[in-house]
Amino acid sequence: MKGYFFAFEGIDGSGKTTQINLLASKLTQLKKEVIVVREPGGTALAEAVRQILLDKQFQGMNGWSETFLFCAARADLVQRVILPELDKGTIVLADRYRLSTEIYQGIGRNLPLEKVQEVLDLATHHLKPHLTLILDVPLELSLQRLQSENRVFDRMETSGMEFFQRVAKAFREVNDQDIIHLDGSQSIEKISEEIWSVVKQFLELGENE
Ligand code: Z5A
Repeated sequence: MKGYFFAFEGIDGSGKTTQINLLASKLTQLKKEVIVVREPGGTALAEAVRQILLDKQFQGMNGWSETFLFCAARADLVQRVILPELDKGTIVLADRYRLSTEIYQGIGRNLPLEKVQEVLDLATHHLKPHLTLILDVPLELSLQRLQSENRVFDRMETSGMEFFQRVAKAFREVNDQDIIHLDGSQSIEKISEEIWSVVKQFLELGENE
C-alpha cells in the first residue's frame, strides 16, 4: 500500500466534514493526490444502503441488521475505492470508518464488541487507517450546532439521548496508539491548524509545505 489513510470520527456535528474539506484543499494545493469518502456512502451500492439506514420508516431496526448494512456499504467502498486508491498512492480522507461501527453499533446498540469487530475485519479485509482523528465535542454543543442548521433528523439521529450519551462517552474515552483526540469545541481555524500539524508530521512534509 503506497498511500495514506486518515479517518475522522466523532459524534454528529463534531465538525468532521468541515475539517476534512479544509485538509483536502491544503493537500491539493501541495499537489498531493487526495480523495474524500463519506460513510455510509461513496459508491452506488453504499449510497443506496445509506438511504435505507437513515430512512425513518425503518425505525427500531435490529442492531445486527444495522451493523451488517453499515458493513455491506463499507465492504463495497473498501474494495472499489479505498484499496485501489491507496495502491495508487492517494491520500484517502474518510468521514467515518470502522470506529463508528464499533461505537454506534457495538456500544450504542449494546452488541458484543468482539463480534462486531469480527464482522468489521471480514468487511474491510482488516484494513485499518494509518491514523484516526477524533473531534471531541460535548453532546450539548453538537446538538446546538445541528439545531442551528434546522436539519430534519434522520433515523440514526432520532435514536434517543441515552444512546447518544453512550456514544459520546465512548468516543471521548477510546484510546489506541493510532488514535488522536482533538478538542472539537475550538474555532474551525484552530482545529484545522492542529490537524495540519499532525498530518504534516505524519506525511513528513517539509517546513515550506
Ligand atoms: N453511523 C453508524 O451508526 N455506524 C457507522 O458505521 C457509520 C455511521 C459509518 C451518518 O450520518 C450516521 O450514521 C451518523 C453515524 C451513523 N448518525 N448518527 N447519529 P451523516 O453522514 O449524515 O452525518 P455525520 O457523519 O454525523 O456528520 P454531520 O452531522 O454532518 O456532522 P460533521 O460532519 O461532524 O460536522 P460538520 O458538518 O462539519 O459541522 C456541523 C455544523 O457545525 C456545521 O454547521 C458547521 O459549520 C458547524 N461547525 C463545524 N465545526 C465548527 C466549529 N469548530 N465551531 C463552530 N461551528 C462548527
